[in-house]
Amino acid sequence: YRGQCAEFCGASHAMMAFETVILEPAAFDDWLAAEAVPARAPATPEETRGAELFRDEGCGACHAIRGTDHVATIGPDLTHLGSRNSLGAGILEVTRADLAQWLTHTGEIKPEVAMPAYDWLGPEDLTALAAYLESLK
Ligand code: HEC
Ligand SMILES: [Cu+2]
Repeated sequence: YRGQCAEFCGASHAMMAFETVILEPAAFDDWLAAEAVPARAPATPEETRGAELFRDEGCGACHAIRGTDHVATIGPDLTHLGSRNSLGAGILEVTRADLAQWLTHTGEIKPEVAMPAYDWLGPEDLTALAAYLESLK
């Protein structure tokens, strides 16, 4: 079921969708157990580079990835970002292309968002960062 934020909360209020997924009890228990597990470690050189960029670009000032040193709570917890059904509250898909789009055009996609746009990242760094984020299943 699609849900929508019900109280006017700022310029991007109309872009605050969420999805409720109804599961049988056993499937819900499986989902909950998977969510409780810390993040996967990077498995390829590209993902490792992405994790380094995450640290060096200061993403951890606002985000948590459980199982790493990043524990901030200003932005969403990204521990299992790759298993989400959408990005930015229903706006984009969790693909490398959309992740790169989000990282470089954050405020254009979502006005008044409390995350800076990382428009200085070159194509290779962007791909590595997106690959790492997508791997966080
Ligand atoms: C100043 C705080 C801040 C910094 C620094 C920051 N973010 Fe964010 N980020 C946020 C906030 C707040 C949101 C939630 C945006 C929304 O949907 O309203 C967000 C959302 C995201 C999302 C979408 C998450 C979701 O639940 O859909 C991703 C992916 C993301 N950030 C990655 C990054 C990466 C990678 C970096 C570093 C290059 C970074 N962020 C740096 C605050 C920050
Ligand atoms: Cu709202």
